[in-house]
Amino acid sequence: MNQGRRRFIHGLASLGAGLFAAQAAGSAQHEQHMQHEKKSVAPRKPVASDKPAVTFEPEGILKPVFTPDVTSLPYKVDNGVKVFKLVAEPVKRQIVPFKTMDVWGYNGSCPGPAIQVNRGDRVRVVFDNHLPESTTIHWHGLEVPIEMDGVPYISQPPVPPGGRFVYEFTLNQEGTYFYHSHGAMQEMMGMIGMFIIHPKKPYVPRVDHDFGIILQGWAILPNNNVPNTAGMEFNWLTFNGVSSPATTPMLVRHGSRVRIRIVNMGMDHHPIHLHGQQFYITGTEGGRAPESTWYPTNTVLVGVAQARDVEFDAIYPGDWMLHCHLPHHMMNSMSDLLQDRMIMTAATSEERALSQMQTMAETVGFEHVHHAPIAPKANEVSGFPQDAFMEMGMDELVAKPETYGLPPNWSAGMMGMMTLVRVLPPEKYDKVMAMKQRPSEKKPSRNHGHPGE
Ligand SMILES: [Cu+2]
Repeated sequence: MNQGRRRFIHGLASLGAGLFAAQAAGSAQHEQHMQHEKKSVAPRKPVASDKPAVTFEPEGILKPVFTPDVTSLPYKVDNGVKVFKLVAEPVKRQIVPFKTMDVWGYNGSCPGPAIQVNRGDRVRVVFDNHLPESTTIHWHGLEVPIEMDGVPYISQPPVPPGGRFVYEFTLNQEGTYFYHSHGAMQEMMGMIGMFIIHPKKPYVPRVDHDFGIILQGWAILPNNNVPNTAGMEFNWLTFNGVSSPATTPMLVRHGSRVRIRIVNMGMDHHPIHLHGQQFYITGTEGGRAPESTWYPTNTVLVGVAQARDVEFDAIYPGDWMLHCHLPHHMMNSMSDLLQDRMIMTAATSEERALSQMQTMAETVGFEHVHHAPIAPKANEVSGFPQDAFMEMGMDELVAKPETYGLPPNWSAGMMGMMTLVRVLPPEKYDKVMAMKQRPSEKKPSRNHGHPGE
């Protein structure tokens, strides 16, 4: 439900009070029977992840999964065991240029960094809790000993603030899995990350590109940054912790084979739709699906706690949308732009509404706001406006190498759970990949034209 968006149009923007300030006061440390040493309680200062860290390329993996806007977790090898350090902590996450969330995550990232390993690996995760309350990590779908299952009291004592727990297990599976806190509210605060187990030999047909996306929904009132984890009215929907148009497009070389792994860790199910081609569902949260079960489709319903791998041959060049098809998940809550002001009722005076929108856009540094043409007497038509005035072009604000060469005002209609799969001719693909290596070219300047010009 995107009430914020509707309020924006109908002039009902209200200053709702944050129900859950989530300022857990005084983390009373009860005596815990921990297996491992306690450290002093860490400061609770959020870690800024407004600028996602440089993506870590996992070593020793045949074809690492690229997770846009989220990095992968490095490891060290100790006596044949891959050792990861995972820290639960508060995180500041900018989801679009005009909205930053105070959420919880791992290693300064929300969602947490992807863990990528190979089948057969022995893995040790040294887990530190820098949250103001106890937590554990559950390894979703992994066949691990009960002591490693990460369910408080059932399989282990809760890890207190400042505490440490060492998880260790051998992986005899392969596929798209994930880790998350086993507290329901902490899950809704963002405490999840991908756990990808690569096969020893690549699957046939081999893919050239492998991407991973985590789906999350957030209920955040205007003028608030902390999600209401008890709320059911999700007004912010993210791919890997960002909403469109801030999502980083996925670059694909024309003619290559692509896999996209999608994990849902929210309160809603999401029908994820790809434009312009058919794909096959080649895996679930239970691992690789036998080829006899594959069938062509272009929308995959990713239910809560599920993972779906889809594959396709990128034979059609173009900038193809990949998005959740629930209408309210294709929007951003623009009432945040209102701050403490009321908005005109657009239906009675679209010119005033538009000028207000431009004023708001200026406050967050949009270049300017275009709108698609409307009829001369639009107000005489019942129901007007619908999508008119909804467009919020901000190409310059979200420019990065991956957006190079997109048409002017491309960002105007991109909102919510949405990104682009850019199937690029080889020359253009190579050019953009080279730009990614050269930070000086990160913000290509170009003329900002008007639609229809
Ligand atoms: Cu959705």
